Amino acid sequence: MTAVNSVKTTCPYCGVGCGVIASVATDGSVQIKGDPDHPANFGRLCSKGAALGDTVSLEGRQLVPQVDGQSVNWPAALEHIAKRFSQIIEQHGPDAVAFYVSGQLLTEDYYVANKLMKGFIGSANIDTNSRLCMASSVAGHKRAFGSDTVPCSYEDLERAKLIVLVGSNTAWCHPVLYQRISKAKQDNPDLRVVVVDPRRTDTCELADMHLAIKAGSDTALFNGLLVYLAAHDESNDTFVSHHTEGLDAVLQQARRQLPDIQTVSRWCGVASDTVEAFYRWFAATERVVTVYSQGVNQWSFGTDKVNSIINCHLLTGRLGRPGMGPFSFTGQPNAMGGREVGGLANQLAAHIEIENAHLRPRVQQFWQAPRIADRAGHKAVQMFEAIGRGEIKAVWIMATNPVVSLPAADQVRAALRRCEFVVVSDCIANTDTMGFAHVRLPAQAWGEKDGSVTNSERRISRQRAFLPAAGESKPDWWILSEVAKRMGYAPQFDYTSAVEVFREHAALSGLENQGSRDFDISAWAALSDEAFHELIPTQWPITVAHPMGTKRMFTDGRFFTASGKAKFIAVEVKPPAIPTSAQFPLCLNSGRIRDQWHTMTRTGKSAKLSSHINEPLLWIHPHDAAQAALVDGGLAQVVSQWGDAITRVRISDDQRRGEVFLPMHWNDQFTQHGYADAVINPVVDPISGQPEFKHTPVKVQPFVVAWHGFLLSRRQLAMQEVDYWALSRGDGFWRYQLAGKTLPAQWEAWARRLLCCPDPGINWIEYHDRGAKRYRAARMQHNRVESCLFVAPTLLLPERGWLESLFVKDVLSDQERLGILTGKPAKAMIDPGAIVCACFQVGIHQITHAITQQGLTSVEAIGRVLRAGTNCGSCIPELQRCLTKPQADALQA
Ligand SMILES: Nc1nc2c(c(=O)[nH]1)N[C@H]1C(S)=C(S)[C@@H](COP(=O)(O)OP(=O)(O)OC[C@H]3O[C@@H](n4cnc5c(=O)[nH]c(N)nc54)[C@H](O)[C@@H]3O)O[C@H]1N2
Ligand SMILES: Nc1nc2c(c(=O)[nH]1)N[C@H]1C(S)=C(S)[C@@H](COP(=O)(O)OP(=O)(O)OC[C@H]3O[C@@H](n4cnc5c(=O)[nH]c(N)nc54)[C@H](O)[C@@H]3O)O[C@H]1N2
Ligand code: SF4
Ligand SMILES: [Mo]
Repeated sequence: MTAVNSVKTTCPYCGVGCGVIASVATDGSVQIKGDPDHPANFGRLCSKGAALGDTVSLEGRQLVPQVDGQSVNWPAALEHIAKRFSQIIEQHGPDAVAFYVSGQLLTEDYYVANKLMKGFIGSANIDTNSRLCMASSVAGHKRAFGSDTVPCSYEDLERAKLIVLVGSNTAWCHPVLYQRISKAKQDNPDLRVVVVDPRRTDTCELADMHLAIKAGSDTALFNGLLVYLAAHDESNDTFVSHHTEGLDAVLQQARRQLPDIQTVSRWCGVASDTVEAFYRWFAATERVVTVYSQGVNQWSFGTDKVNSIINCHLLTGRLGRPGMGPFSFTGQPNAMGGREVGGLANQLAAHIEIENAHLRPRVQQFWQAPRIADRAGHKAVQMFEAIGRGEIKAVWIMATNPVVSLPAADQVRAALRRCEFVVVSDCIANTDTMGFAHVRLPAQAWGEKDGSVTNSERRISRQRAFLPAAGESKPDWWILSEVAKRMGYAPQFDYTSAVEVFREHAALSGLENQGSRDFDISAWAALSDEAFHELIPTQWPITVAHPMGTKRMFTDGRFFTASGKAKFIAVEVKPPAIPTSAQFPLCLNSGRIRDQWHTMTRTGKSAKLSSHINEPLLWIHPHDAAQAALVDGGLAQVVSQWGDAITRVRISDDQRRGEVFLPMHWNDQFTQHGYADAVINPVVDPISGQPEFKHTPVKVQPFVVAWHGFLLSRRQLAMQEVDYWALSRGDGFWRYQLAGKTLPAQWEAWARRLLCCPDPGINWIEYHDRGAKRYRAARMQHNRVESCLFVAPTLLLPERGWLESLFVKDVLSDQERLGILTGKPAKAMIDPGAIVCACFQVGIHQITHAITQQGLTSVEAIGRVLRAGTNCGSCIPELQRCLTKPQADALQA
């Protein structure tokens, strides 16, 4: 197929911000390649980026605006929103309305949302899902540096001699940076990697040392490190005296709580020898980069964790130079952009604080705004609590799915149910949050919209359109501007393109700046439309003095505090806000899996990405599993004081005892009651407002069922008369994992209802062993399989790989037809088993078979024989595990 349109753009998933070249072929299919010229990835892509082409179809899209369930035209929808918002503001004041936005908006969208709320509505009730994500890093940076500045560049990963990955599952969540570190290690055998994570993750495949610390104990580890470094004379006295303040008090406090390594070892639950070895490496290596992500941020003392890390870099003067520094890996593609425009409830705009009485009126003037918010608004969790109390009466949710991703999500659902007016803008029609909307707005999706994003290393890249807009969908900045116009602010929201918004944003960043604020892209304030179109990825600040951007911050040891010096911050080691108890004895940790993105609205559309892990899994240590009478592959109910979830059990000694892990992704579209956030505690960090997603006291118990089963079907089906189901997409079919509490009295009637096949004349084959309580049925259509169902009283069900392969065939051979109900091909073949390599669909059985039969000893050898790992490389850590660990231990379901 010839490519007719080839465009350079940026991946819409994680904060690595990889450059992508997207080409649309004459048949409309989309090909995706890594952009070799983009400095974030130099051509690499991970499994999610590589599968972007699978996610751009129109299937499932919200295509028209809808008010109260009725499709309407844009003017009607916009008029309705403007009227309802204006009425509520008039009656109850500006704080009775709110926007809940997202790090997945483009900077231009975000800018307009923030301007409308803070300058025109006059409230700061705009907060973002970045509150759940980066807020503790933001707060930690501000406390230490006086500004929300990420000092490093990705290049520092290659130039470091020691990389400490703290609370970051880099292999799964920032896979291209994992690959860069992996390559750096090959090129530079002196480079050492330490992983600090309570779980043994795939990231540990790269680690020279894994500190499986007790959940939450990072502050003890890093305060202990501070004490050790000072005691071993590793402090950089010149740097400390010229460029920092507050060391003595901080050190004294750290010493009081952590006088020696034994105390650290007790807090962290790691042998003191190991702690000491880590401290020795850190002390001995000048070029250290300490990376941190959600294992640090998502705690009720996440901000303190961040500062305990930064303290160690300040003591040793290790920042602002190549190969060193504290480095927060951001989650979303535009988490940074949101911070730049001021999309958090406690910022104003362009890294200007809301409390800044001097600049506040200047921003108001710049915007020509009738008013301006002068105090912080509600942060995400509080915002939904205020909605629940009826204080906020109208909310507009954009590019986020809060009824799945906020803690105590059942309370969030109850709050939205009672909210007077809920507007949701999304590209997808049936998200869990859309179900609560009075007004549903179709947003343009990746590939259709145009604008800019900023990645973890402060690099601004362009997202460019290469597809026509789906249906009536519009860019978010346009939708917001049109509502603003109808609220009476036409002159100030008269934008006709993203670049106009961008220029204004760039100009605002330069407002009375002159180096007083870190965020400054004023060199781009007068960018022409063409120059914006051609923009090459550049790291801010971008000023007249530094038009090509800035690789590294704080190179001159000057910080953005009043004194110009960085601050040591005293950090007390604390237990979690709500400790485990006899009733809820386990600590629930939650996070991500390799091939799904958040609430699965996009990655769930890809069969490839749904093959690695296709059900919500509860990772649990064998000892805890035995205590709770859970079996591997069985079902469990996870219960906290806030709610419960049902999941599949994965017994694994990668978990610490007493700690379990649940992915955050599943929701009502993909499972029956498997969403983690129903269980998660809503406690937040008092400084940053970030929820404690990594610690909820829970108990686990078997979810007792009479039968297990699975169903493969070409059509999506309504699940009825089953007590557990999880849905995932296959190649040409849907896969349902099933279980039920009671055996059906009438098997055939039940199965026909489930498969939507009431007509007895339809081509139906079945097998029923009443004694063994096994039931199997298949519905055929013109000699191809339409659906098949397997039920058994135990977990012993046929392998699915061969059965799944029948769905790509239009005609089955007699032998295949015969094999269907046995679940096995007539000729012996290896069932692939659960998929490890998403790109080439290579399964765990094929890999272990090839390793044992052919004596393979390296990832490269596996690649030569099976191709696994030779495209995006996301599965390489898991292939490494297959080589070092027996199959039973491999990660697969
Ligand atoms: N595949 C995939 N990639 C993604 C995303 C996705 O949805 N899917 N989302 C993106 C987003 S928005 C984000 S924010 C990032 C998140 O990226 P990460 O932060 O790397 O991901 P998580 O899985 O949330 O958590 C990381 C690790 O923190 C560990 N952890 C938990 N508690 C503690 C603790 O007390 N101390 C330490 N040291 N570690 C702890 C967990 O065991 C987990 O392995 O990923 C981004 N990338
Ligand atoms: N238990 C637990 N919960 C967590 C976390 C955790 O570690 N554990 N992590 C938290 C973190 S770090 C994050 S970032 C959040 C993420 O949580 P969410 O933001 O709720 O997750 P997404 O699925 O990314 O939601 C984005 C929505 O925006 C839509 N969308 C995509 N592009 C556009 C667009 O251009 N315009 C519009 N209007 N809509 C668009 C998508 O279809 C989707 O519905 O989850 C948080 N929740
Ligand atoms: S690492 Fe993967 S998900 Fe993240 S930006 Fe790059 S290709 Fe996209
Ligand atoms: Mo995130």
